[in-house]
Amino acid sequence: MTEAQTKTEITFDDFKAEVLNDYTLAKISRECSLLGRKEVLTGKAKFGIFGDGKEVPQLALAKAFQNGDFRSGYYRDQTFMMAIGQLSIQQFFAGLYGHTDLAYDPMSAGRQMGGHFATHSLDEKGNWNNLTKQKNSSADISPTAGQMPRLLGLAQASKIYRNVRGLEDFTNFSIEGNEVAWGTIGNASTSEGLFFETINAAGVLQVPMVMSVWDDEYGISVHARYQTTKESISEILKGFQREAGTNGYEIMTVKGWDYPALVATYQKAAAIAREEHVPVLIHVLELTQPQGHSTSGSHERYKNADRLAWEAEYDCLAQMRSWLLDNNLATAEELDAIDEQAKKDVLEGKKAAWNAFVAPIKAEQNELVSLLNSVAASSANKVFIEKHATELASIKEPIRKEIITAARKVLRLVVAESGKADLAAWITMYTNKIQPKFSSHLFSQSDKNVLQTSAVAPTYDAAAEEVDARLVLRDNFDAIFSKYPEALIFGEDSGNIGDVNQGLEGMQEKYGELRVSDAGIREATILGQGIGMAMRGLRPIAEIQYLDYLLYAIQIMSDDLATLQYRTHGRQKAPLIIRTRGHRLEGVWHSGSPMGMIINAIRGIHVLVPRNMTKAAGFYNTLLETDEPALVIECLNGYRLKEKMPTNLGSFKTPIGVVETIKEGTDITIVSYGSTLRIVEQAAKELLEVGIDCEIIDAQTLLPFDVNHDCAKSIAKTNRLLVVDEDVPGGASAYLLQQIIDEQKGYNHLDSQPQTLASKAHRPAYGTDGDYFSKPSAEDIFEKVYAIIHEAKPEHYPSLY
Ligand SMILES: Cc1ncc(C[n+]2csc(CCOP(=O)(O)OP(=O)(O)O)c2C)c(N)n1
Ligand SMILES: [Mg+2]
Repeated sequence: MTEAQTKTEITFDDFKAEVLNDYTLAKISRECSLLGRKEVLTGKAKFGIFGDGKEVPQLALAKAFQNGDFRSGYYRDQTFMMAIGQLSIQQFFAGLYGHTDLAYDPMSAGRQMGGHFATHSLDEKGNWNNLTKQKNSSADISPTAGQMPRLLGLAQASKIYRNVRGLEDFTNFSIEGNEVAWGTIGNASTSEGLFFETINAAGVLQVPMVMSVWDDEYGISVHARYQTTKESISEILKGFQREAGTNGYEIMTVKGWDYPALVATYQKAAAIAREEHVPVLIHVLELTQPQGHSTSGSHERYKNADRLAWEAEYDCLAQMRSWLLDNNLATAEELDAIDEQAKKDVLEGKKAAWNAFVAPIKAEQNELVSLLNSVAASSANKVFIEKHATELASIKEPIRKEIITAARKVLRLVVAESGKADLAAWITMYTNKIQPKFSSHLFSQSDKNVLQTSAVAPTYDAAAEEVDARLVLRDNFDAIFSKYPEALIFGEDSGNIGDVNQGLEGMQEKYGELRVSDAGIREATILGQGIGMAMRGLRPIAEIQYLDYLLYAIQIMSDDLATLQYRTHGRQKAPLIIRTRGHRLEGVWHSGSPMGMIINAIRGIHVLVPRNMTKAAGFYNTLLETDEPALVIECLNGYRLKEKMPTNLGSFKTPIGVVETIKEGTDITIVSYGSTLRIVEQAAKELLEVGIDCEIIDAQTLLPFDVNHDCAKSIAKTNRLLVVDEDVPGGASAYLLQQIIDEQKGYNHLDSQPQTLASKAHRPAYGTDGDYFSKPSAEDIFEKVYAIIHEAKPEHYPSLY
């Protein structure tokens, strides 16, 4: 500061203008927090969580943040978002109210509670914007530390763009890898495993990541002494400090109310990360929470008088004000005027947001009230309908639930009258208009979504010989890596040895360590790495070594990846491919097939269950032409089985959402997938020997499942259904049954009770006997089918037992 003050008059004026601008911004942000809390307490908004007490460090962060950079942070960062020009006062309140129009709430179109920030990486058609020309914020999620895994990938993308050749055309995403990924997290959330896992991985990978910890000593009511050893995250991370000749971090501490020190710290951190690709941790100390954690409680319950007095004194805005006065950068009158103006501006912005929020809903209310009155006029239930109309009309600030509820209640009163048609049509029209505001964009709505793809069959030389199936995968990956410079794969043992089953044998030698990489044993951040890189235009394939260990990553898949399109109303995407291998092999943790758990946790991600490696390779080829995330589960026991080597490697495509009938039959439809299919095929052969002809359908993809309803068509022919898999009873087999019976209306064609056959409820035991007595066997399938046919034709098929 002394330095700046000794420069020329003009420079001093510029400097003064900049700091006053910062102060103004911080003050506006604070007023938003104060008024936001009131809006919740008076019932206009449901819940509020604000950035008060954390304003000043965010100004410093914003100064160091450049176009192309990415933030991955949490709910305290409103000041930062305002400082980079991505959040106006009106938008702040639109988010608080839950305005369902993206034009008003660009963060999530009302889908997320306020305080969850995002910028638009995609245009309305789902095409990439030029991310190097804008300041980017990956969309926040609520689970504490859930922002960490993705941060790793956002940072790593810069490293890839800087060092991998062939990406010169990817100018929408990077300029020579100069972009920094900025993380923010609360002090208490550093207790989460995801935080430590990410910190370690970024130290190993040496990526341009600057991690800020906003430390206010609390996590809601729980003090740092219960959160962090030595009560200091920078203390305990000291071993990560880089030294001469080692990798590691630069670790910095700074007081959160010390504006000039913060500005200097952030400039220094940015330079290190940007130029050297070395991660930096900034522990921002002595922050406060003037209004407590959120609108759900008051901090007077858990902070003592001393702490509250200290917080009042060290409130970063109060300190910034003193600093401005002490350094003659402003007079008290000037600052008072700024304070006054900020109050006014925020009040006005809030009013504008509220009016914009209620105006369309009021119009809908008026429309329905007049319709109800006209329906009442000709109804025998006139009095009751008018009561509904009057009640609805009397609501000053209606919500849509109140409108549609009134309409649906009145519909029952006119069910047998002529007025019904108009009202029913209105309800349908209204639902069609409003429902997408809450339900659109679970999947991509662009022209690159998975349903736009079509099958391309593998082709073969006449003399094609059968080879170990893993070679089909390997040679197909080779074709993928040479076709797509932006494709890369990483996971435990994926690099040097070419994965545990050699499906990537020799690929690292050919494509380099950055594109075919070994990763630490850290499934959640392997996943996050993939999410972050996919958000920056790369096509990562994150490999999870065994399906049984996907559980470590499923939280981040469920909370982050699966919700990304939905929670941004289609303005961010991460077309990540997750490769893993599973189903039956040996033992409790190497033969799991928890497909029900998976498909229920990750709606928003496609789930593909190829029965062999050619099908799997075809899925990778298909997915690379789409813009959606998917999980591909290869059959763990299939790598050494024989398959023919296709000639059109890299271009044959397995369709998504389409089942395949692998054996035609007349007596019963058996639907299955993955490794179980081979056992179903065996059982079907044995059943044929006793005259029972099974039709076998390979589901191929569980999400989406059978969009053409081919299963129901098959049942129309066979009139019987058995679903077989090796999940627990009531797992994915129950889902398939629901899809076929309920969704596809298969019950219309059934002559026998539809049934499922799954594993035992316990984990599969070790060894061949363990497998036999845990998972469905050919004998189990034979007997299940036989019993169904016995019930129908007991005279031909006497009971076995
Ligand atoms: C996984 C998970 N557990 C619990 C919560 C509930 N929760 C929300 S914020 C919070 C405290 C976070 O404290 P800190 O990280 O210090 O951030 P601060 O709010 O103090 O800025 C908790 C427990 C959550 N959102 N996610
Ligand atoms: Mg805290």
